[in-house]
Amino acid sequence: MSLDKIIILISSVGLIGFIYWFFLSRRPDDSPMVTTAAISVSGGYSPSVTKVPVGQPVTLTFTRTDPNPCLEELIIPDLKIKKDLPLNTPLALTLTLTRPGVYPFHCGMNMYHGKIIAV
Ligand SMILES: [Cu+2]
Repeated sequence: MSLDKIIILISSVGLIGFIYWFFLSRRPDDSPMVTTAAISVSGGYSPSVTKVPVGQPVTLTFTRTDPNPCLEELIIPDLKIKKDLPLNTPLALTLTLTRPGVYPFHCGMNMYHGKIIAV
């Protein structure tokens, strides 16, 4: 095997290793369980994952500071929630999730995503 092939082989193995590490080392489920969360809406949702207990009222407060009209609408399809997020005006949503699971939410154009994990 020539030297350049060995270099390509080593760098491919390294790249694959890096890809595995990059994706598998991210554990969004490690987030702490909360009953209130402040989610800032600016170029996405931060935090993008909120873990909440099942069967307890939880309050998520969304505050949009990004003038991008794309983020104006907040949609949680599984809960049939569709809300407007006026700029710089916190919107508090109080929910009681009765079933464990992942409840994704997204902006009006389905470009930015977040999720609520009920456990
Ligand atoms: Cu959007």
